[in-house]
Amino acid sequence: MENRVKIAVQKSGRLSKDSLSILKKCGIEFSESSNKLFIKSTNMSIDLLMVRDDDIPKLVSQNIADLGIVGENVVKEKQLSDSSLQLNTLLKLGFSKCRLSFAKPKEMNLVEIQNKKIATSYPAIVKNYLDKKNVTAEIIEIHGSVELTPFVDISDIIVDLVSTGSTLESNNLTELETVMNSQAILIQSKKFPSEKQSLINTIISRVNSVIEAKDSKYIMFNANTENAEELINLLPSAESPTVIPLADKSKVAIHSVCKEDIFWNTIESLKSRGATSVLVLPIEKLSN
Ligand code: PRT
Ligand code: ZN
Repeated sequence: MENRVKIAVQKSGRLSKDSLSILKKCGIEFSESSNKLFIKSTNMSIDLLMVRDDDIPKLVSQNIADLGIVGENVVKEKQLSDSSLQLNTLLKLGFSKCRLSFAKPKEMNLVEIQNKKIATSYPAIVKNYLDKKNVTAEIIEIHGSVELTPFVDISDIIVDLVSTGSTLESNNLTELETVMNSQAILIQSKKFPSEKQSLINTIISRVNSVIEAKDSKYIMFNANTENAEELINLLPSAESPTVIPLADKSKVAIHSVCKEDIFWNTIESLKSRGATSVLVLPIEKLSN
């Protein structure tokens, strides 16, 4: 029991589905249940702690969890307000992308932020940002309905998370400068029993492979030998392509892993320069 690796994951919210999905892709089997706070993996010595996202940095710092999946915004806020937190940021996971931005009522004529009242759920990040810019303002900490505060005389402007921008739009707010960009990250406790090291490393390496594979594609096509080099140069982030001679001596087959998605315009460029039988395949796992 002692040596089981514990991973803290958001119980329910914007991070939950993608967090569980990435762990499943790492080969960690478990049965999901919306009301469980503790999920034991059925095939590995791993337990999932299903908690509120705000609690994840502290649980990881205090070694109650060895790893955690949480937004960069939450980690930064907690680190800025508690310098004793003992955690390392390991990997960006590529989901729950958003930005923390200033916003003002559409009709407001905002000349400067100096001396304004700013409502936010991220007071430490906002203070840090203002301090760096030498701006003084009153920060009002509020959790929930931040968008309403300028219209009920609680604040002049706000700093809140934005993803599509439709919440700001529907609340008659205009987005201003971005304070930080954020996405889900994997965090690790700085201290954990050495017996767990090997399994923790395996999990980290598998998560890394899943992320790398997500945007990568395997491409195959045939081409005239003399065009091969020109065509290879069109491939985005190609990893040492393999060039295979074909029965027809004037032709080769080119196979390559591309560490980026391959869009239609790349396929069209390849074909316009003589590539035939272009095949693009998704990659499930990529381990270097
Ligand atoms: O209950 P618990 O405390 O675990 O969850 P929570 O309510 O605190 O967090 P949750 O589930 O809403 O968000 C978890 C994390 O998802 C955040 O900390 C961010 O890292 C990330 N994330 C990504 C977002 C958004 N996108 C997002 N759009 N978090 C919140 N929003 C909200 C934003 O606050 C605003 O109200 O969505 C609205 C804006 O969205 P758009 O698309 O209209 O711009
Ligand atoms: Zn939360």
